[in-house]
Amino acid sequence: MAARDCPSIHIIHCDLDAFFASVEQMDNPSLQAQPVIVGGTAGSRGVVSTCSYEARAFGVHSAMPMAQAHRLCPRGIFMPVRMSRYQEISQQVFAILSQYTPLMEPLSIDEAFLDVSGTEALFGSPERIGRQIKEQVKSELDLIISVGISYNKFLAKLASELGKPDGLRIITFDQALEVLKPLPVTRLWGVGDKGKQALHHLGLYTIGDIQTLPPGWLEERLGDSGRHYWELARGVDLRRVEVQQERKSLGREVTFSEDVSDMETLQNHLVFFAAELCSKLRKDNILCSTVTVKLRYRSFKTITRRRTIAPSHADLVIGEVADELLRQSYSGEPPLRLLGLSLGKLSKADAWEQGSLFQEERKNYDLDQLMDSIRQRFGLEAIQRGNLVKGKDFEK
Ligand code: TTP
Ligand code: MG
Repeated sequence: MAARDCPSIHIIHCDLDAFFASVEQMDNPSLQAQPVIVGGTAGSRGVVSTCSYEARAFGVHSAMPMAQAHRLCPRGIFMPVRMSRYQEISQQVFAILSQYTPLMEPLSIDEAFLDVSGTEALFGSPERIGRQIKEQVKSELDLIISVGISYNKFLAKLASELGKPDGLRIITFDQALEVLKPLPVTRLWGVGDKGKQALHHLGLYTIGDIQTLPPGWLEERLGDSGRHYWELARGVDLRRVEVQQERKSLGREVTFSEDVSDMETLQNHLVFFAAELCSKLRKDNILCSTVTVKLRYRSFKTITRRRTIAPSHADLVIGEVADELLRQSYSGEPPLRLLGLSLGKLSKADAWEQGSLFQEERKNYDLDQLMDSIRQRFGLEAIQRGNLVKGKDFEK
């Protein structure tokens, strides 16, 4: 490929180093350079959320049981999670990042993608922007953010991971295959325990092993995931940086006190969430056009699945779409720590002529309204549609 055809490196991935622990160190300077371990205390979930790099030297890491962290690092400074504080700082970091481009996609509490293809004239090369971001986050918030730069999202994220701590790493088109080659297959975005096992079973341990396969070979064996892995292994990822346009959305989620993998329990939560959210929509005469289900695994990996639907605020419609999204994206493993449902692309229902509803929809609408009035008097759990509820627990 001629140099001018090489994809430009315009995607930046930013991820704070040891985020929760760094905030604790920032708020209390005596903790600087100490092995700080943040996580659930006895009686709560009892796992490490994260720890400072000083504690990582002892082998402590995220999702490790606290008791084990105590054994590995008896001199560690153990601190509880202060989520609202981290969220506050997260907002400040995103505010800094959004100064460099309108195309920003937050990915989790401490990481985001930026597409800076349109803002180079203003701020300079992506590398220069990356350096400025690091300096600004350090000077304004006293936090260290790692930056990865490449020509697509997968490689930008990989670059920031490989550069940690305090990284600024660039992966160009010419370097991509060589950088990827020696890495274990688990570095491919989306390869979890199950994917790893499937790939190992086929004798594929490094990304280089996948790079040499002929096109179609992995897809024939692993379906869509196989094609996806093969493309990533060759440095191909066409996903765009997606700015959240629907500012207006309505959501509900639960963090389970114990991880859940039972499908019926999960389905029931979605039914209740759908009922609660739709009830609110109907009260304000609002319809939604997207339904998003969010799953967070024990490892903290989070996935969302979204579907666009004809505008609706019917329990039955939203409940069924949510149920389908869950079943398509989850088969009971690994256990979930969080489940969420959100309804987006909200619009006023004024244009929605209730008189023109088909008979079936009209029946559903009347039934929903009847249920709303019962719930108003006796609470959300007083009544649900029998065909949706599976008769299991509901955790608030
Ligand atoms: P990460 O960015 O994965 O981890 P980190 O910022 O602590 O460390 P680094 O990026 O330098 O490797 O996650 C961001 C925060 O999310 C982390 O500070 C705490 C929280 N978290 C958990 O609570 N449990 C987890 O298992 C993980 C991975 C993260
Ligand atoms: Mg981080």
